[in-house]
Amino acid sequence: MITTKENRLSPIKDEQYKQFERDGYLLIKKGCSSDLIDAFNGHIYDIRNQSEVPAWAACEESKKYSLRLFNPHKHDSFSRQLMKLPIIRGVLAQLMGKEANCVQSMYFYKEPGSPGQAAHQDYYYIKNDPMTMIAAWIAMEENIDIENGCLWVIPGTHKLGLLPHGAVKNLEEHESWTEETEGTDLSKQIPVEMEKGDILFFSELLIHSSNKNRSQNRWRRSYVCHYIREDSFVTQREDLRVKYPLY
Ligand SMILES: O=C(O)CCC(=O)C(=O)O
Repeated sequence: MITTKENRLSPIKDEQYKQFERDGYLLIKKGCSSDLIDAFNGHIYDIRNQSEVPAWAACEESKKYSLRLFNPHKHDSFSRQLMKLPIIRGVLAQLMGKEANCVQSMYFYKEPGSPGQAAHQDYYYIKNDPMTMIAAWIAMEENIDIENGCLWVIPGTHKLGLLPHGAVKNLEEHESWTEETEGTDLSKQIPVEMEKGDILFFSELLIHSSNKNRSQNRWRRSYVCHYIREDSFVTQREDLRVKYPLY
């Protein structure tokens, strides 16, 4: 097992560190192998495709493979292993300056026709002190593009501080139970199209969103984990207090 700082990967170069500082996000191409992704997609599918679904993953029959599964890492060891990928651990340690711990995971099925998430900053939902949170968004699909509901970001908005969030405006496009940043110029959003295995790291203050999956038959699966620095704590969300080290 890799436990020491000396043995940890340091995958990013100075230029990439600066890019993250400037834009609030960094895309690592092919950070995860296709085989591993296929195995994980199959595993997640199997969790609900059995006669007795574990209580933590239980849902209505019609929603078994729909939209998203919250926090599989809390209950499932394969989900924890993927959350700890050495490249993720290494990139986060370089960006944070210390080891990262995971506090949340989400597996998105995002089947055709399902809504996206309105523009927001993750810190609005997960307050942490000191503020150190970074998300790693792994593309679990060969093509993640505008049609099937890729992520959109507004570069540099992580420097704006926490913005007010209010009711979601476009319910045709976005999930209704979430909230949306107010007064944001959404014309500045750019799509982040990704290939299977690409990993997008982004700051908790970066404004990002996704649109409805408008494809006929292409899912937009992704595995998204949120991490804080090892000396940081989630302050308000009782459900996300437990910190999972990456070694
Ligand atoms: O993947 C998506 O559609 C939304 C993900 C997101 O907004 C997040 O992880 O904070």
